[in-house]
Amino acid sequence: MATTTVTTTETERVFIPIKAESLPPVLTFEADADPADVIKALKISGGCRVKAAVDKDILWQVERELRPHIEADVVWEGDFFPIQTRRVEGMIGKSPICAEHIINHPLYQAVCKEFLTTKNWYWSGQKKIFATSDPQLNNSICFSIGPGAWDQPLHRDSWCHQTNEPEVAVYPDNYDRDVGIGWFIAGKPATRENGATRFIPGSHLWSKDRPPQEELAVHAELEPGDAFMMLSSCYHGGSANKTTDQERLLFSCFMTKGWLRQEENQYLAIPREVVLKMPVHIQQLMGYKLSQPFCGWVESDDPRVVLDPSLKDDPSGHYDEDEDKH
Ligand SMILES: O=C(O)CCC(=O)C(=O)O
Ligand SMILES: [Fe+2]
Repeated sequence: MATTTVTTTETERVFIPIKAESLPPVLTFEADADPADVIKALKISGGCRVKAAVDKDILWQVERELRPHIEADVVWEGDFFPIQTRRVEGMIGKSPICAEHIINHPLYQAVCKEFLTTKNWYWSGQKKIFATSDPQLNNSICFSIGPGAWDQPLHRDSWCHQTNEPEVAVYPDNYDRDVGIGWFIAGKPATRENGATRFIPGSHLWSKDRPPQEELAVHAELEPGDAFMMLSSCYHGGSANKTTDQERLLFSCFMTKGWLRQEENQYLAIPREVVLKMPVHIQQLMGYKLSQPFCGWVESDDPRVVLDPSLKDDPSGHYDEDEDKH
C-alpha cells in the first residue's frame, strides 16, 4: 500500500492518492472460523465477510420484532442519511432475539474479546493492582435503505472516540490502534444495486487526515444471514439504492473498549424496565459491568447493583489483586 505523504504546511497535508491495485483482499470466512484467522484478516484489510453467520428463521423473527420500529422512524435532518433510510436505534432493547443471536454471536464476540480487551496493572503504594477491562456495546442500529436513497458519505465510526491515527504500512503488533469493531448482518440480500455497505479495504491503516477515495470503495454484498465484520477505523458507508422495489435491511452493532464512552448511551437509550428483563450476560455486554480497576462504579460497586440490589458488596466486580491470574 502506498503511504507517501507530501507536507505543504505544518498543518495541511496533501496525500498522494492510493491506487486500487494496492488494496488488500477481503476474505470470507465460515461462521465457525478460528477467531485468530479472522483477526489476522482484519489487521490486513480492515474488514471481512462471514458466510451464514445467522440462521434465516432467526432473521425473520428479528425483522418481525423490529418492523414496527422501522415503520415508526422519522426522516433524518441533514445529509448524513438519505431520506429513504430508516433506522431503529437501541436495537438491542427492541429485539431480544437480535441481542442473543446477532449481537452476542460467538465468533463476533470472540474476535472483540481478543481485539478490544484491555489488560493493565498499576502501583497502589508497593502493591501491584491488575485490571482487565472487557469490551462493551457501542451502539446497535437496524438500517433500512429504501429505493431512491443516495450514497451515505464515506466516514469512519471511530470518529466519535476522537482518534488520531498515524498512517502505517502494516498493522502494529498490538491492539492499541483501534477502538471498535462493527458487525453488520444482512436481513435481506445486500447488493451493489440496492445499497450494500461499501468500504475501503486497508483504510484502517490510513492517517486520520487522509480523506476517503470513493473510487476505492468495494461493496460488502451479502446473502441474508451473512455478516460483514469491520474495524471502526475503516472508511465505509451505506450505499445508493438504485432499485425501485428492494429494501436493503441490515442489523448492525459496534463493540468498543470497556473504558471508553459508548457512542449510543446504553444506560439512557434502553429503558430500565427493558434492561431488567435481559439476561445478565446481555446486561454486562451493554456496559452494566465494572471496567477494572475503577471505571463505571455506582456507590463504589459494580453498576449492576442498580438492577439487582442483592449484589451489593459482592466483591466479584472489583479489581483483581491476584498477580498469578495474569
Ligand atoms: O447502512 C449502512 O450500510 C452503514 C451505515 C453507517 O455506516 C452509519 O450510519 O454509520
Ligand atoms: Fe458508519
